[in-house]
Amino acid sequence: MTQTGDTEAIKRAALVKPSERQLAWQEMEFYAFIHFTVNTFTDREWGLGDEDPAIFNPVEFNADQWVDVCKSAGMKGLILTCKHHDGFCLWPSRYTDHSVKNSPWRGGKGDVVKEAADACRRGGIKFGIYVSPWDRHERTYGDSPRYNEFFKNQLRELLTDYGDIFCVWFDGACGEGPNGKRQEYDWDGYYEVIRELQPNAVISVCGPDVRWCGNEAGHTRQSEWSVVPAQLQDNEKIQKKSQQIDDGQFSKRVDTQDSDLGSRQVIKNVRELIWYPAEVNTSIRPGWFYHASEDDKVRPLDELLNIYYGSVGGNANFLLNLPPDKRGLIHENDAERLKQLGKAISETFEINLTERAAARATDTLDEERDANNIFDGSCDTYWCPSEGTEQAEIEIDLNELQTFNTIVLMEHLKSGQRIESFTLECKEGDGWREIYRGTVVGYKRICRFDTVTSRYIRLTITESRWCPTLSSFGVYLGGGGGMERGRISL
Ligand code: FUL
Repeated sequence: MTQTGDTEAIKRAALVKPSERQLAWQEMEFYAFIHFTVNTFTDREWGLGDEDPAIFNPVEFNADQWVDVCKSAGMKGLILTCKHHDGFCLWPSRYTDHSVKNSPWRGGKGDVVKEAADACRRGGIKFGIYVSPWDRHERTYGDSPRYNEFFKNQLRELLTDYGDIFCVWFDGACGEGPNGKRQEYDWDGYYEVIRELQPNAVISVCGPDVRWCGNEAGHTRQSEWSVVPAQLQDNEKIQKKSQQIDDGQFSKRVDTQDSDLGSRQVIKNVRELIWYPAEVNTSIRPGWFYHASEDDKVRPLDELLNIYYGSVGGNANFLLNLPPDKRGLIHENDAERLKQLGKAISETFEINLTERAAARATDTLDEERDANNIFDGSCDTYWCPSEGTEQAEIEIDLNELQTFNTIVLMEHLKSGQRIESFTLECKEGDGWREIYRGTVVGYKRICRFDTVTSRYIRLTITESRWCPTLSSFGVYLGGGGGMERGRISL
């Protein structure tokens, strides 16, 4: 039972809502990271900034191939490393010579950012940018105000010349400049430029809109809350937790320190709560950049499916890195794996068995919030019980016996994140049998369990904040792959 003292805090948490840009971002679910720069040609992960631009020469470069590969996996966007820590710019920046304009590629007239942005638009997926504030080439780095001006100028170029940008991705890596001083980043100034030029773009990781999940291994928390303490937006904290040395180990570590960011226990004493949803970023290979030695280390399909179900199916978005090779193409091995991944996902969700289903809830706020809204395919309509009802049940009649092993739940995100725990049961004879037990739902919870055959399903929301909402309930029979079935998520 909630104690009265806590009730206010819980209600306050229930009423925290996402911004329009966060909502649009959440619906993207799965998209690519593309790490590509001089490192691709030097076989390094972190460039030193002294590379000769002449080494950048991807002779078979084809951004349409990147986009085709992304689409084959069901990805809805792509984020390109326009500038990594080496400072080499994939666009002909007016503010530095360390760029494609001094490389032999396309006779010094090339622009990778433009070709990638155009290919995304042609292919109907969104385009985002990664720009490293840490710049090991730029002489003004460490001379804080001067470098900040330089960096904002580069941001302006990227945010004006390449059409709509859905995301600006900042990491917190930060070193000393040539003058021996540590660069103080003007984060607020950077954010201002982004809000002015691309108001619909989310600013991720070292930014106010999207939270880094805390590791680069592909791990999602059991209960991934989008409503968390405001202090998590603190860039310094992210910087400290971000990679400080290129020790080859970082991407394998899972940060377990903050395993609980948003339970009642955590939020009840917190003064300010914010909407700060999680993104899971990891690479399809051990490294972020291409290394021929890793051609046989492309992650197996099962592992990728597990990460997909953990993240997209666990209230987080999935940013999967695909490193193009020296030709400028995504290697055949990676391309093949992504095709398999896309096939496994689309086959699972092809047929929703709720086409002729009907739902009955223990309580419904009003006609507009009818329980049958959960089948209409729209994120805007939803079911909810009367305010203050923290527990409720929905019984679903599939209209005939159906065989299934996957149920997808979605909350009405515009109302906030409310569900804290639930169970799913199916009817067997006269009784109910539990098939899944879960914690949070949020944008989406994909529940996977051993295949059952039944006509009736019961969702019991055992704990929620203020009152739960549900905008979608889908039932599927998926193929194998990914986490073992029958897993109870608590
Ligand atoms: C980290 C960087 O240091 C890595 O090279 C990579 O770009 C990763 C996504 O972020 O902070």
